[in-house]
Amino acid sequence: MVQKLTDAERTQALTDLKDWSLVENRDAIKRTLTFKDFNEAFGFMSRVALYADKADHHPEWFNVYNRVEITLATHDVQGLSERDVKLAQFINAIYKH
Ligand code: HBI
Repeated sequence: MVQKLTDAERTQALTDLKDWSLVENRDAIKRTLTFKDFNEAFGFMSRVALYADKADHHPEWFNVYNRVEITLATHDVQGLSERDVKLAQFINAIYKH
């Protein structure tokens, strides 16, 4: 059963994740990424999508041309869980810009 992050875990996660920030008035984290063009952005989204589906944990995201805005939260606990941290770590690892 997935558990919501404790306050200490949340603080630590945000410190470790760097480029992610808390969403205002919501227990969620967000990051905006930019790419050379749409092709690169969509290729990145495809990689994240495959990981997310395998992990059964999906992002909330918006894409326009070369920009991808991602918000992560765990719907099952209405807040942040370890699953969000893992997905954010994967996103940071493959986003080399
Ligand atoms: N993705 N972000 C997110 N949060 C969830 O709670 C979630 C999910 N993907 C699939 C999923 N839960 C399934 O376990 C069902 O609960 C829908």
